[in-house]
Amino acid sequence: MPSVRQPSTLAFDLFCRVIDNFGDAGVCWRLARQLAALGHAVQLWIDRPDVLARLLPELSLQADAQRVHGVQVGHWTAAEHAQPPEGGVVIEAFACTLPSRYAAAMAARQCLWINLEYLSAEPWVEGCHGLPSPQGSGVAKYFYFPGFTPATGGLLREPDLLRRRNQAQQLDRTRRLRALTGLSPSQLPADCRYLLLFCYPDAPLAGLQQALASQDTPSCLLVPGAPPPGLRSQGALRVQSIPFVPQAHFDALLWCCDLNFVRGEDSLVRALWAGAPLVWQIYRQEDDAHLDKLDAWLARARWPDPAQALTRAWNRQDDAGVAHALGQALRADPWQAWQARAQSWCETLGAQPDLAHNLVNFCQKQRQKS
Ligand code: TRH
Repeated sequence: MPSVRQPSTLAFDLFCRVIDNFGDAGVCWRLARQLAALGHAVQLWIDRPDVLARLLPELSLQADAQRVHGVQVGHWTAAEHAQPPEGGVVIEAFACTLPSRYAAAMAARQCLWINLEYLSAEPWVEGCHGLPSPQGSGVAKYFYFPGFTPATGGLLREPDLLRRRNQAQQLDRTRRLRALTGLSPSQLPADCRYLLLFCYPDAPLAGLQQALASQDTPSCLLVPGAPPPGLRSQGALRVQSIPFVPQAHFDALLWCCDLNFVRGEDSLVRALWAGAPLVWQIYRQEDDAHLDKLDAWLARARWPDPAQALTRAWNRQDDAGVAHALGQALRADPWQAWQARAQSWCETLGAQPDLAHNLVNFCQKQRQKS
């Protein structure tokens, strides 16, 4: 990633607790790496380096502290005895609660405290992004909301990402897939529709299988890791298990596919940058609160009707709904409309400043005020 030095550099300490799956580590690592690429000093404190190592195989699980791609990585427990950076920025990702001794030392060292929130497309996010959260200790703390509009903190995007995507897509797709997955040519047919399946265990896979098996066009469904039980090749559908790729290769995998099924937070954003149709499985919350968030996102996505119906059915574990809506969405007209909208939304979002630049500007402004 090219390093573009900003006018004044900052020291960031970024705290990450892994709740489950890969998203917490995935988002924090991406942000840490991008801040470092902008020329800032970055320390990532993480409680589950083993999860990060799945995404970043070059991370050593033997070393207590190490530098990877310009980021200093340390175990969360070591932060309990560390000093916050003098005049630096401390990022608490997803309300992970800082170690108490470390938090107590922040006021004397005049740190800026950023509460990095989860991504949401809900309109209220615009009103809350950047608001202060007064602390008894006197430390300046602010809410930072990623989002899809210029009034939010933006989305993570490397400066050269879309250019790299366009360049990669000039090359033959099956050759790219072979290089990424290590599969043989016979496992990667040339004349078929490629789909990526990255979903939660409760996804309505029977509906997906039914729709793809009965299509005229053959489909190859790439499944990182072991395919979920019950999902199998049938009719026009070939289910192809592939290795879980390092995060640095994940975009290239998305760029090979005509339709990406993604989940959580980070893979959603990466699929948006692929500029191709995607189906998002949102992370489930109690009381179905996630369904409101999904509606807010669909209102911004403005997918054609069958793709909207497909996304809703996918998130409601509705096999019959998925089978019907996917069949409809893959028909020539809705499919072309979906492709065009995915591309134009990617261009609109890509014209907005990215999260790392926005965050740096936000922190520099707060620093100038104090
Ligand atoms: O794994 P996720 O479901 O992660 C999360 C967590 O559940 C978290 O608690 C929740 O808060 C958050 O979602 C919203 O999905 P996500 O966010 O897409 O993260 C997956 C990461 O895995 C992402 O960085 C891409 C990466 N990945 C690879 O690097 N290689 C692969 O082969 C695949 C399939 C994914």
